[in-house]
Amino acid sequence: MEAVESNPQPRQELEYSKPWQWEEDGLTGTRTTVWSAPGCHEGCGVFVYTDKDGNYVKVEGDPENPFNRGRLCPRCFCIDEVMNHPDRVLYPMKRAKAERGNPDAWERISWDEAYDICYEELKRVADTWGGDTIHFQRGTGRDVQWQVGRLAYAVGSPNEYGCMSGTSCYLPRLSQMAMTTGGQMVADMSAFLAKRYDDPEYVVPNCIMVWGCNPLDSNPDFQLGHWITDLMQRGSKIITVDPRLTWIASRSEVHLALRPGTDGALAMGMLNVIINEDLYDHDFVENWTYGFEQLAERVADWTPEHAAEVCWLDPDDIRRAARLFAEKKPSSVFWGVAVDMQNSGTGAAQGIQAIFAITGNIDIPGGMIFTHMPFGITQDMQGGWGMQEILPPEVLEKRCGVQQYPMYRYGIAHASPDAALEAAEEGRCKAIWVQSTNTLTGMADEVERWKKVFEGLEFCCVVDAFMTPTAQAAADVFLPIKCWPEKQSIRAYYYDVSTMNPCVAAPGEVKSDAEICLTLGKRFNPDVWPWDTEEEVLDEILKPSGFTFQTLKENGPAYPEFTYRKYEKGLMRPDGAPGFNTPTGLFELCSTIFEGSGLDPLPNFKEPALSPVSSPLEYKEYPIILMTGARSPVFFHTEHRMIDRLRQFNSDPFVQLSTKTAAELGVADGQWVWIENPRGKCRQKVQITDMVRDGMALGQHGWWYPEDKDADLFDMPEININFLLKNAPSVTGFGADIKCTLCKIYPVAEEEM
Ligand SMILES: Nc1nc2c(c(=O)[nH]1)N[C@H]1C(S)=C(S)[C@@H](COP(=O)(O)OP(=O)(O)OC[C@H]3O[C@@H](n4cnc5c(=O)[nH]c(N)nc54)[C@H](O)[C@@H]3O)O[C@H]1N2
Ligand SMILES: Nc1nc2c(c(=O)[nH]1)N[C@H]1C(S)=C(S)[C@@H](COP(=O)(O)OP(=O)(O)OC[C@H]3O[C@@H](n4cnc5c(=O)[nH]c(N)nc54)[C@H](O)[C@@H]3O)O[C@H]1N2
Ligand SMILES: [Mo]
Repeated sequence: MEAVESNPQPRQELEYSKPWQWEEDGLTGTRTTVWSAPGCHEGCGVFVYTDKDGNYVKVEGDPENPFNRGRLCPRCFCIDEVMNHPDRVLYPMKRAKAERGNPDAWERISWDEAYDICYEELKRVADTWGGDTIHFQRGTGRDVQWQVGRLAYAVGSPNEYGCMSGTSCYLPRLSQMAMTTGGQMVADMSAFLAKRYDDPEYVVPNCIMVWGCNPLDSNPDFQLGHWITDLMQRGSKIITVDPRLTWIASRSEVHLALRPGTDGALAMGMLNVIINEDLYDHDFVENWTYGFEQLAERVADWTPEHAAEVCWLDPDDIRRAARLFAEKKPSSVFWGVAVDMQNSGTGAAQGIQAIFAITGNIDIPGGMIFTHMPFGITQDMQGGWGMQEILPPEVLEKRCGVQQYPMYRYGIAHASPDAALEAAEEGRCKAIWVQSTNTLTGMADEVERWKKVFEGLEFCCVVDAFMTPTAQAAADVFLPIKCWPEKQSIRAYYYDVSTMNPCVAAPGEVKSDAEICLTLGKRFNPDVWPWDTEEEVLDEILKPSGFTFQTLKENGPAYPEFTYRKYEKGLMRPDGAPGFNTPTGLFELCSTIFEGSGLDPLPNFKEPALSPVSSPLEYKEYPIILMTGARSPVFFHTEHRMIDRLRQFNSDPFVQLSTKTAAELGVADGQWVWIENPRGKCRQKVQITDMVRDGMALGQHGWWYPEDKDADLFDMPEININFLLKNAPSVTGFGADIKCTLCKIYPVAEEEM
């Protein structure tokens, strides 16, 4: 293909053999990118084939796309069942406030009326109570992040967030990295290089430590799990830190099946070995880090024996893992959400980061890479586009949580969901805009508290493709959206930027999230949304790359030139000096920002609030350690339950128990059981598997039965594991005990079935 002349930015050479659209065997093929709806974090390259009437025929992975290289997951192959599902909402709807919860009270309306109601209700609330009393809730990593944020700012609200306690998805790790290093790092799986493993600059890692992550099922945060197997085939050895024997754990050199919620202790145990056995990189530590002595002092007591006792591990396994990781460069950490989902999520993340830092694996090929948005694009999936410029300082100060949790001020545009819940309960939330989240089913930890908040609202609008328990419980207006093959958008993250190209005719009157936010945002504040069309907004976002939507569509996914060892080259700091963008200019092993905020500056560990150690009395009554919410390859959180081709693989919520524990409890495989603790209960079906250790359990999250239309909120209140959780973030405001609590398990009685 011809190079696009309008693009002045240096980028990697990349040729695609097909144009963005072509004819083949009587079908039209379109090269496009997968994002949402329905949910996904990725951005896989695909070919969508349509017939002459614009009907969907099939999808295939694009073998030339460097990111997924032709591979796709089962959810992508079922996109037709999502788009054509009889339950999909195709028209805007409204309902009288008194009819909330009544599934039969919805009435179809026009988009004009829908926009009028939303505008008038939100305007009234903003004028009466203040813009900050309108909360904007959005889901994880969907194609709405910048849209919802910017809509919130146009309405005058700084309160945009995902609803889970401690923002326990990636943000504990991201905020910690931002404060101690001035950036964020991911494992180098070669994805920055368009030629991937074949690029001569790339080095295959000696060791990849998979920590609190089940990547083959979850492909988290723009990293694909099968990259690990690609690298295993090229020689990488694996360490897995996971209480369960996952597929990847079973293929690992060392499997550290730690007690849930003790990751901070394990990290310090490994640091102790690396420092005491002199396995660290003296050059990097001496020249580029700050606070090594304090770190060494902090971990001095964390001998492998001490860590093993806390984590229920063998001290020799901790030694073996530390040595394997440190003995040879490069090594990397492929970490997951379990690190975040504990009270000491920030402290654990800091400890794990210190492991890959002091072993000298920073920004080297095959190590841990400092990422940035491609071509300097700033309107990314993390949202926050323009918040500081749009909202006046006094409104910014009304962002829930910034007073209690200073870490929320640094590089994060979201409000604290825990502070938001408190504010709501004190009457300081009058309306909630829900776009791309199913709050009550998936994100909310204390479901009852949030449900009460929703029920007391003056106004609630839900923007989704399907009727959800959250919309059923609380929405006054429902706005239906386009799925990814039906809309135009852009996808930018870490490695590349690409377009999503509409190729399937959208049914009914569904609209894209961008169009909805643009239309409404413009009505509230045309200075914030000065563009007239969706494409103009996309062009604006792409501006720093030199592409327009059209030229990028024709070009295909574009990779900026990539540089390793950016800190040596003065590419990390605004002043262009070598080093890191931190107060000391160094990679901070001991954080000056934490210290200045009155927080522990070093890696640390705190027992989960309910654990055999911190609450021995409760442990007697609730003798099983409960993890909640491992990813199912066929669902994205609360989604896809209505897709039969996927549901057949996971028809009911299950709780995993070992053979021995199930026998001790007298429960059989497939039997309905109650899972209960002092916070609440739910029921799920037993799945007996020796993936889990004796005395532990894992219950699935995000469950409802979309087919049970007459049941109370689609049975969600019966089967949602989050009834056993609590809104209780750590002192930093990040991280909460979502994967580490206690419970008891007993059969559901015959008469309760
Ligand atoms: N117990 C427990 N709970 C957990 C977790 C756990 O591990 N354990 N994991 C937590 C984590 S990490 C996360 S990130 C959250 C996820 O929680 P959420 O991000 O809230 O995900 P869902 O619950 O699937 O809700 C997404 C909703 O948005 C709709 N949707 C999907 N794509 C789009 C789109 O592009 N536009 C619009 N308008 N709507 C869209 C879907 O139909 C669905 O109804 O769940 C959390 N909940
Ligand atoms: N198919 C699919 N893919 C998804 C999602 C989805 O819902 N479906 N959700 C997306 C989202 S938003 C996210 S955040 C990512 C998350 O993706 P992952 O990080 O892989 O998250 P999980 O599968 O919840 O948990 C990973 C592992 O943590 C282990 N674990 C539980 N407790 C602990 C603990 O205390 N310590 C340690 N070290 N491990 C523990 C569990 O046994 C599990 O195997 O996946 C994303 N990808
Ligand atoms: Mo997440």
